[in-house]
Amino acid sequence: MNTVSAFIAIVGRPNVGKSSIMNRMLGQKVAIVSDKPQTTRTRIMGVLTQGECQLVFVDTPGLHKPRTRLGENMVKAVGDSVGDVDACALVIDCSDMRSDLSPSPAEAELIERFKKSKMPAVLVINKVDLLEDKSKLLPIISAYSALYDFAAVVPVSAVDGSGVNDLIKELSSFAEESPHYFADDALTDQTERTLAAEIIREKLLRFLDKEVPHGIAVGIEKFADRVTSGGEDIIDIEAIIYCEAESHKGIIIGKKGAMLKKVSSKAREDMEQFFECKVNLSCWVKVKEDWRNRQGLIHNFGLD
Ligand SMILES: Nc1nc2c(ncn2[C@@H]2O[C@H](COP(=O)(O)OP(=O)(O)OP(=O)(O)O)[C@@H](O)[C@H]2O)c(=O)[nH]1
Ligand SMILES: [Mg+2]
Repeated sequence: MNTVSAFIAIVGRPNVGKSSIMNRMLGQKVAIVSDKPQTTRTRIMGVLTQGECQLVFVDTPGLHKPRTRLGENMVKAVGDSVGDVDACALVIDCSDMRSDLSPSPAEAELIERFKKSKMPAVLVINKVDLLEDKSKLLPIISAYSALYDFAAVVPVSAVDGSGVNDLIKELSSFAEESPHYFADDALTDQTERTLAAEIIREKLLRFLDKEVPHGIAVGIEKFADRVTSGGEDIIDIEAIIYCEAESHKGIIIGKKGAMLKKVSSKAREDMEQFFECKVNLSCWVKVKEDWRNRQGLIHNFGLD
């Protein structure tokens, strides 16, 4: 059998739904999602193998103006990804457009990059479920089509799944004859430890506000499988939640530990679903002042 494959970067400004779209295309959640911008911090690969065709999606951090060293690394990850792939999916949010339908600075920058490298690209108009009047898509399509010769324009909703099969079909057209880079049953390049840390971070992003969740990193100290005396598989996971200030630590732990308990219990539920076995999770909170500007710590957290 002749196999074909393509690497496709999913790019765009923060919070437009890049990770949600990748998860939808995979039919499995591998990248965390939240309603706060800058959820994704590193490039995360998601692998979709259908017959002879393997698509490797590269989910990227939202392109933004960095204010910390971590932010600079995130922006660099976007540039590196665009330089490394066969095609790009530029995701825009039709529920959050500028009134004159002009691109945001991040979108304009990405389109400039496409032009420079003649990058084949698809425009993905996400969140169409939020658009009551679908005819509002037409001016968006014409405004963005004037900016770049997109190979296709695909309106989708990562929430209800509409248009997602069309998007997979369009992206498959970029696949060229080559061996598959991942095993055909692979789903992501993330390790189980990273997935566990990300699940905890997702809950913190969901339950906490303002700067606190953005200043959090999660380290997994222990990840060990064992079989209980009753013959049940169980994973023991110990995690440390690092935050930037004592005051943040108090917020994360919450009154009588209520917040930490809620985060741990929701994270454990997700882990049990993902790892398909029982999970025993313990979380601690520690302060690492200004870690987002300290390259050594950023490196230790695997964020560079
Ligand atoms: N209504 C609606 N909401 C969506 C859709 N896709 C994503 N969202 C929501 O938009 C928010 C951002 O989604 P993410 O997938 O985390 O966005 P992202 O582009 O990966 O964000 P960053 O990683 O921060 O750059 C979340 O609250 C999602 O639930 C959609 O099609 N419709
Ligand atoms: Mg994301």
